[in-house]
Amino acid sequence: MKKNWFPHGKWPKYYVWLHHYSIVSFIGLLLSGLVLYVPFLHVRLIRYLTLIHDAHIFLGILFFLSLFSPIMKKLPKVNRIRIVDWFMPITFGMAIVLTGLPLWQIHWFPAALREQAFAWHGNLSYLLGIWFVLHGLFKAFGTKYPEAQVTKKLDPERRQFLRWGITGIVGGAIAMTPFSQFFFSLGNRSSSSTGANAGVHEFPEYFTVTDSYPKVMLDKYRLQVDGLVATPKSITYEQLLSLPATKQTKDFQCVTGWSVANVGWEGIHIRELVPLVNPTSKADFVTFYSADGVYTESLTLQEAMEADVLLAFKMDGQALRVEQGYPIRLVVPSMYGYKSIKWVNRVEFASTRIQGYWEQRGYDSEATF
Ligand SMILES: Nc1nc2c(c(=O)[nH]1)N[C@H]1C(S)=C(S)[C@@H](COP(=O)(O)O)O[C@H]1N2
Ligand SMILES: [Mo]
Repeated sequence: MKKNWFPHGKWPKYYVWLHHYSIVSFIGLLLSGLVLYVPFLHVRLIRYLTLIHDAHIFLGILFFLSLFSPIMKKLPKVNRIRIVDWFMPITFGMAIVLTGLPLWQIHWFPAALREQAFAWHGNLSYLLGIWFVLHGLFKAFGTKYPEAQVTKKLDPERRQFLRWGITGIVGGAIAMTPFSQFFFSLGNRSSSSTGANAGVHEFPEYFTVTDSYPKVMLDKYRLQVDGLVATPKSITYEQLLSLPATKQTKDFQCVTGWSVANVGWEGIHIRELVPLVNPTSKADFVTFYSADGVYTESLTLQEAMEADVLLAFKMDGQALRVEQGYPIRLVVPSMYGYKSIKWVNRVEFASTRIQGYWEQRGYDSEATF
């Protein structure tokens, strides 16, 4: 017979309810979170992505409130509880909620903090997920926790719950500061500090919608500039680099939540192309094409002329890497990352807006955040 901590051999309703709720809500949060993050999943569910995003946040707020429930409730003194079973969901839960806040309210927080928040939101969720599975397995097989330090039972005290909650909040807050970056170099998410790529940002993902990264040969490369223009041009890489270049440091924000702070870009502004090809007065849009043969993007002429929109050939002082769009990628810092099309080989001045690759699949053409 399993030993029950309760004298009547029955869990009070409050525990049963809280336990069931926690299971359902945590599974819901984990699944919706995975759909939002994992490209394979969100590509397939893109039509429901807004709904899933809102559901994730709604469940997150409910979960946050539920974390207070053992603090609000005065538990009967006779109830003996296991430390881990309360500590894990409360402490990790608080830290996960806190690190989720900057991913939701992008404008309240600087990109450097959001970058850390994203990494920790994921890592802590995986950790809590692992505990969740172990906890379930222990329970399913009726195995008792080993009677070690961590499984010490204690009488529930509000003050103890409060301490765990605050530990989670403080831990989550510290994790998001540059301070923590100093101690943990979480899977190379931060800048590399040694070797040939010193000071070059690592992005969390290097997207491609084909099954590879196009390898463009510089001597064969041409940037086709055409459409509603008087003099279409085919520009070599060298010719492009002879145009006046612009340098800037900007944050990068992907629609799936990750961001990279202070990326250094060097590139050619679209306005430098104008005197070369002389667009007609009907050219209200600019369409961009990729050497991958599939990806496209579109900006209004006005957006394309913004001071920080560049055809970049360098990132953090080095030539672009193949995965990041070598030799030329567009950079649109004020819009979600999907506007920043890689391996650009054609710029077309146009009278209508085409739907870009992701926009045909459900993303907004107005990708401002
Ligand atoms: N050609 C091409 N450009 C692309 C993509 C792509 O899959 N193919 N992905 C876009 C998305 S969704 C983002 S967030 C950024 C990611 O840039 P990175 O691959 O340098 O991290 O590139 C954008 N440009
Ligand atoms: Mo993205």
